[in-house]
Amino acid sequence: MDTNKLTQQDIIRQGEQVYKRPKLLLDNTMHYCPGCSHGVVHRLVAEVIEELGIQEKTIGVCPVGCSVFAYNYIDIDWQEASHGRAPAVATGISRVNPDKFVFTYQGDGDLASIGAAEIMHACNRGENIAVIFINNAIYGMTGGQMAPTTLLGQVTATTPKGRNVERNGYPLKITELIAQLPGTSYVTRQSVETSVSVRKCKTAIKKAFKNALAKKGTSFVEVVSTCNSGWKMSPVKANKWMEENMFPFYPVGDLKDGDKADPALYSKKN
Ligand SMILES: Cc1ncc(C[n+]2csc(CCOP(=O)(O)OP(=O)(O)O)c2C)c(N)n1
Ligand SMILES: [Mg+2]
Repeated sequence: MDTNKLTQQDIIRQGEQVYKRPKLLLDNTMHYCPGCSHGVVHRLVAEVIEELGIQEKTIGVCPVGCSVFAYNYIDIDWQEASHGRAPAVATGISRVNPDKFVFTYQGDGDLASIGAAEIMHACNRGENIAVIFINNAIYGMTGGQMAPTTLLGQVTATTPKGRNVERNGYPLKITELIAQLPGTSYVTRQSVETSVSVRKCKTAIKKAFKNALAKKGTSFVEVVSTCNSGWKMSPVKANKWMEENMFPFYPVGDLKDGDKADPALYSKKN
């Protein structure tokens, strides 16, 4: 069977349908590099929205970064935000439209650098939104410069000899910080490099979206990702590099799964 000819169709095996393109994933050719994690996560977001039946009430907030054209790929309402400002834009949209479900989709340069204040305050306020955070340890779109999440020793366009702590400071585990904030209820770190991790990531995205729909405060899904072009590696080598270097520093798993903090714990003592 020539599976290349079936990319836009369902793949049927032994009469059982095992693969179907989500209707919400539009039939536009993605601009992502081969091997990029963004396309996989887009698909999962489309699948989850479709399965939850929330296409009409969902508003995504697009970032500046490689996923700037997300609105071309998933058939929901979108609002573009300037670099780093997605959580502030999402706050406004969700407060004005409490019946809508709002999520942001952000890269690590977007979320952990220029937008660090926005994400921390949105999560601290417990905005009823979900956040998808693609951590590829680099500024992918602009040519592979160092991001706050770049590992020590990692070679980037602006750290040609590797990130050095004296010159460049420490890598920022922003997801660990976010898990400390009282307004978050679910904070998790996932990946999409194997079929098992893709399934787990989808479960996490679904839970985050359900939490936001249930007004449980902010839910946050980091996806440890590759940028094989920026890292200057083949897709296969990039996955291996991620497993060997990123996972020990950014371990995959839930950091928090519960409820927003009890306000009584944050009130003045009478
Ligand atoms: C206010 C502002 N500052 C800087 C830029 C340039 N810029 C565009 S994308 C980007 C970084 C994107 O990196 P990231 O958020 O990690 O997304 P990725 O491309 O890696 O998915 C930067 C710095 C900009 N567009 N606007
Ligand atoms: Mg990035």
